Amino acid sequence: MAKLTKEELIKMYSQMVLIRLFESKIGEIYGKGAIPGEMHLSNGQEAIAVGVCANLRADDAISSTHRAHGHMIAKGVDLKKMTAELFGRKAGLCKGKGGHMHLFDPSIKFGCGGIVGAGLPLAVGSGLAFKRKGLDSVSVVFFGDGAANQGTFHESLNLAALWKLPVIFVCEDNCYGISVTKEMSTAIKSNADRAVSYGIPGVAADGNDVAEVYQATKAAVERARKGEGPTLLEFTTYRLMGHFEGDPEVYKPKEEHEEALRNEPIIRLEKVLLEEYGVSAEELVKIKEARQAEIEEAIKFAETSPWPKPEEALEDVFVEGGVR
Ligand SMILES: Cc1ncc(C[n+]2csc(CCOP(=O)(O)OP(=O)(O)O)c2C)c(N)n1
Repeated sequence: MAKLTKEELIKMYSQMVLIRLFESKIGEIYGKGAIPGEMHLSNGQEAIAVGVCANLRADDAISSTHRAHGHMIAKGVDLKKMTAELFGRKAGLCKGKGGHMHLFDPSIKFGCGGIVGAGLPLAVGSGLAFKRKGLDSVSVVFFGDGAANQGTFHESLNLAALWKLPVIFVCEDNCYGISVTKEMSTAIKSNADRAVSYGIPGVAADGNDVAEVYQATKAAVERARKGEGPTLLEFTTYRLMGHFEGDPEVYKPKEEHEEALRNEPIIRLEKVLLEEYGVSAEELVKIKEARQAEIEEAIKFAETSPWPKPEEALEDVFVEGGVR
């Protein structure tokens, strides 16, 4: 398989850093009570979002979960509008009515939601639409190892396989569904093995290695664009944060968490860039500083944006005149 170029890897690093720094900052602000609702962060899972989305075009669709910030950033969202949505402000993607778990942006063909497993059939719907319109766009769905035990997972894989739809099923195995380990909830070791039940390829790869994620997804996307049908990808990773912000995480063994910190994707990629691609430490610092400045700007935009008015609460709930 072709090795990624230095430019490609630096671009991926920069996006992973943006996601990590953004979520860390959001976690900090959330802790002070400035962001309403719940908060689920994806620290540690950045390589999956970035490695998958590096294969996508603007016309490809994404259906995501309650832990969606990374996916949305990697798909190219306007960070200011996304941040304003998290803060519940009128300038947000959904005029402040969706919040962190309900981020929608038709301009980048992205949607997510808090119902575990609900994104899978939606992605099949997008895939069906692309196929019927004769387009070579693909539909990607991110879901957790917990969601892989929902009925929607099996129903979606079955239909997508039967109709040879251009859907890439991306299971992010971060070892836990809230406090329940994968071993406690899942009868088999790798969800990728479930693909055989539907006669489609199932690929398990290291979700903390952005190049591996990229290459596995590349093959799946190529197959989907050629009309050869769906692929199930399972990327193993680790959720470095709690399930939600405020989670005491009493269920995580200390040694397991420490090991995960040593194996986390950004540190691993830094090592590759420094040792194998001749990138300097100063260059990496500059990338981090530039990304941090973008984040500060987005947060300032959100904090200074007006709140929606109470009388606007019922606006945009129904589409007037039917669905177009
Ligand atoms: C249908 C449904 N059941 C239960 C919940 C409560 N819930 C929210 S997140 C979650 C765990 C999801 O685990 P996983 O799919 O592995 O994703 P992760 O949180 O690890 O990213 C559960 C059970 C829900 N939101 N929706």
